[in-house]
Amino acid sequence: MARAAQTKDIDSQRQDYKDRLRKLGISPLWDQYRDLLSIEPQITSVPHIWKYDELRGILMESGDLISAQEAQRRVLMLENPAFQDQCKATETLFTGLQLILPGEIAPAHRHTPNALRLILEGDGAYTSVNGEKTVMHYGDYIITPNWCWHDHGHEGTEPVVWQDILDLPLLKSIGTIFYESYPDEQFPEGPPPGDSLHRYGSNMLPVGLQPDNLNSPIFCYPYEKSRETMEALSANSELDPYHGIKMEFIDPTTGGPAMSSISTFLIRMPQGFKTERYQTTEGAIFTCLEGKGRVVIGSGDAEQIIEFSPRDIFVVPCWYPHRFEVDENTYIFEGTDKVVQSKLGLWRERRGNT
Ligand code: GTQ
Ligand code: FE2
Repeated sequence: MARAAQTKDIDSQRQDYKDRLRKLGISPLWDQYRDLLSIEPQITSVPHIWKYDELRGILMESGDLISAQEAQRRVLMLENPAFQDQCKATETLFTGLQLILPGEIAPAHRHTPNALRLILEGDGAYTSVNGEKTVMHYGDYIITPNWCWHDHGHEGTEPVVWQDILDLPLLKSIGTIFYESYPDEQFPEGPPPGDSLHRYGSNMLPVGLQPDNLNSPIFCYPYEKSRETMEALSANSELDPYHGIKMEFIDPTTGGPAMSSISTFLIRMPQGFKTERYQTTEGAIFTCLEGKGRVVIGSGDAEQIIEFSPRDIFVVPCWYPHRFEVDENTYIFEGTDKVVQSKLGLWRERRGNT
């Protein structure tokens, strides 16, 4: 009896204490401690796939509703279902589909977020980075590093669609977003197309070059070249049981990741290949470029099976166990926040069930 009274007493004392704390804009750590310092990551984003076939028609409709000029960028954001209206696909990355029609120009600007493009449909559009044009082809990976002027244009005849990935959510969370419009529609023409690839991406570097240690000076990583490389390697490589063949896009001047805040990879898995269960802290956006298969995410009752085919985009959030199975020779592009986590000494992986 006395004990019950005492418990009630302490409960009401604690509540009273908390009410008074709240008025002072304070709260007790001990109420949150277990949630805050979870044993393993507690992640808000959820696994999700956007099927290109379901998006294509509605993306094309946007072409009749708004011009690239008026929109600045005619982009449909692929928002994680857990992050509605938050412009986020994962905790740190934004992704979207951008449409440009023949004759259009998406005007020049620059901003602190890093951006990459992965070309998914059509030919003849280009991105200009600091005045150097890069013509787009299927699967090409183009970077527009932080604070570089960039505009897009289209001199072909069919609609062109690409996927954008930006580190926007990361920058928003640390409050470092700046943006500037260029006074003219296009940045003045600079070096000829392909200049940076010749200069920095041909197994040679200019003597005396000082790397900037942030982003690669190569603006375009052509799919034709990366694919050919992986195809050749596949004839003569042991497959990583967790990844198949997985190569990282690098900055040739440093050997480090191509971008300072987004890690980028190309994965090749041969027909019939099944990977072992894998977990990593990087939040990942995958885009199937060729082939088809599925990714099995989560475990036990929470297991989800996501079927993918070319141009489909899917998210595997931080620390979700997952494994792949492919029915054909499959190529997948991947963008993640690994490089950010690595710089902070935070990146982890777990191979298998241990
Ligand atoms: O193409 O410059 O999806 O600035 C979001 C912001 C694309 C771009 C996006 C951008 C761009
Ligand atoms: Fe931009």
